[in-house]
Amino acid sequence: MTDKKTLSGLSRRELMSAPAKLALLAGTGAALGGAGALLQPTQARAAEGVNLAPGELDEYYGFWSSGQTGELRILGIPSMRELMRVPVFNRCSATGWGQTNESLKVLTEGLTPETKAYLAAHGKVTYDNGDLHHPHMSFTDGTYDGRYLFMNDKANTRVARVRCDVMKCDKIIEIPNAHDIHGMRPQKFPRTGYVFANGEHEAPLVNDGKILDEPDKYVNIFTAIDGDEMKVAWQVMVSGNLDNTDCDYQGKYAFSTSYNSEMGTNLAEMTASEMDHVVIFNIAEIEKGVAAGDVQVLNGVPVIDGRKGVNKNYTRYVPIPNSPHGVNTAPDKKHVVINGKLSPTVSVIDVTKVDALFESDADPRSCIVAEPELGLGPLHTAYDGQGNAFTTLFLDSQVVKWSIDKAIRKFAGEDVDPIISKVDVHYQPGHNSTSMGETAEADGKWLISMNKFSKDRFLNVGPLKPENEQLIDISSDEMKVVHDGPTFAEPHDSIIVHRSKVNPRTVWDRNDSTFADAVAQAEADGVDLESAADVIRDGNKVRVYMHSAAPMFSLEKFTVKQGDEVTVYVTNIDDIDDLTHGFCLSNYGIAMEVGPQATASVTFKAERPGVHWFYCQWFCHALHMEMRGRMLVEPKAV
Ligand code: K7E
Ligand code: CUA
Repeated sequence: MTDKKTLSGLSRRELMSAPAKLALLAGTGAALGGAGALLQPTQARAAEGVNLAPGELDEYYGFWSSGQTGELRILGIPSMRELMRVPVFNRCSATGWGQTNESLKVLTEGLTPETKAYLAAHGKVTYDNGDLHHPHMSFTDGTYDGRYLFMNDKANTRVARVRCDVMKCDKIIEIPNAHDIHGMRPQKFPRTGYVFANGEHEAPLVNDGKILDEPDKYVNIFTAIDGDEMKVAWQVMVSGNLDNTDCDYQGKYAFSTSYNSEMGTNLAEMTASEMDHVVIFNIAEIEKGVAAGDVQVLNGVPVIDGRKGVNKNYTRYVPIPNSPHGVNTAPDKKHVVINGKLSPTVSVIDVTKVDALFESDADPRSCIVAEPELGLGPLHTAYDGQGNAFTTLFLDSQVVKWSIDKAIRKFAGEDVDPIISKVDVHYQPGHNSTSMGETAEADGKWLISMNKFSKDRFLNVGPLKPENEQLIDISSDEMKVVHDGPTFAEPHDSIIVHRSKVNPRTVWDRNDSTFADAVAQAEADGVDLESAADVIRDGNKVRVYMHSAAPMFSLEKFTVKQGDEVTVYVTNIDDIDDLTHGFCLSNYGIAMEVGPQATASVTFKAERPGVHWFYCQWFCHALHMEMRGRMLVEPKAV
């Protein structure tokens, strides 16, 4: 075992030293933070291999995007077992996401009036699709704090938040003025704080059709969202499009790549120049400008002009070769790597040299301290916390391990080779991520290479094939691929979070805000949700309240009239770990999950007369099949 730094900053050897061992024996391991857990036999074995015995728990949570599937996935690392799917921008047949009143509130309340009107014209209240690229956890003081996960929707210009205490999405907002949110990162310091979000595609700032085929009048928009309120704080108009983004560990700057500084609209135009750029945003100066009113307010959002050459306090444009893609800040809190994509190089920015760009008219490239040539198609970079970087090479189908320090020395003229080793991956990697690698607590154990193609790696399942995510052991200089993980469309990105950072509940709190509306309605109706077996008629609205306790609903039948608008509230009063019930109403297209101690509700029109069974669709008991009841719908008088 190499002498690696653990999460507490102590090396494994230091932890094994007498005082540390004594502390653990005395039961004070918790005082060492997450590192205490690292010494348990389960963990020690996990570090040796990926094959956990049945019942063994993983050391890390993996939070995975799912691209055009639109959900968040949770994996166990290193086993690569899929643990959960969290519906976000998609619809979910199992949980009722997109059907329940609680989920519809999340899916609709953050949409702009224009979008609501567009959807209404199609008989919809929200989008059915999404394209979730980048999941990232909230930070406090440079590391994950286990509060939230944030993620973007490239397809419909939204940003969502998932609460880590229940692993459910609680907020989705549409970003006005911007087009197609792509790169997205939470502020690392002092805390999140802001969530930075790139609009990828440029368009007229007021996109009402008055300007159409005049690309020189298009702009692009960088957005800072208040991650606590989930409201747009401010936006910056920029030149060129925006691809990926990251920020520093000082809370001063954010960095966004632009693969189309040309502002071209076709492939030839977009790839014409040798140099594109990274835009550096000066957060304090932008905040000052916003406070001073140097903005136009559009759709309720202050928009500041940070286009090239307009106001040098707000932004700086650093030339980078050629169509750069990923931006990744190193755990050394000093270096930011810009991945060249069409250029075989990555460019290393030293954040301590960025101040000078804003203070004087220094050459914008003076903040670049290395530009090593790594191979073909560098897209994203991850870190081990020991000065090494791991960059995916899309065209070479490889991951390259290289030394940041040697790259800097080489750039300064020394004759050193920054490349340490390369490993083949299968095939065409996009993002990669390392254990805790995007935090100051990078621990250098595992690397995931997220490969766009699997080709021949698995049994053929037809023309549409899974993608392939490979787990790589990076505990020594020679990287070892130890696991292939086939996966459905399309996990772009992932983060690997030590399990000590995340501590979800096992049952819901009855005071949870998720079902506050249901609680308020029940109160108004004089109903106690936990003992409810009530049908309240309110004109042609009917509210049906029942509770569930395995293996029974509190109502074995209820009667409504054809045409009534019916809302069914189900409260699961079971208070037991893993005892979820469901409510499925046959031939009404309705199904929802009701977790232990949760209330869920769904509203529909009772347009089908007759007898309709409802049943529990979440296996809960030996008598689960018997957990059912009838809705009797009296036909309209003819
Ligand atoms: Cu490289 Cu959308 Cu993060 Cu995919 S982006 S690879
Ligand atoms: Cu309750 Cu199945």
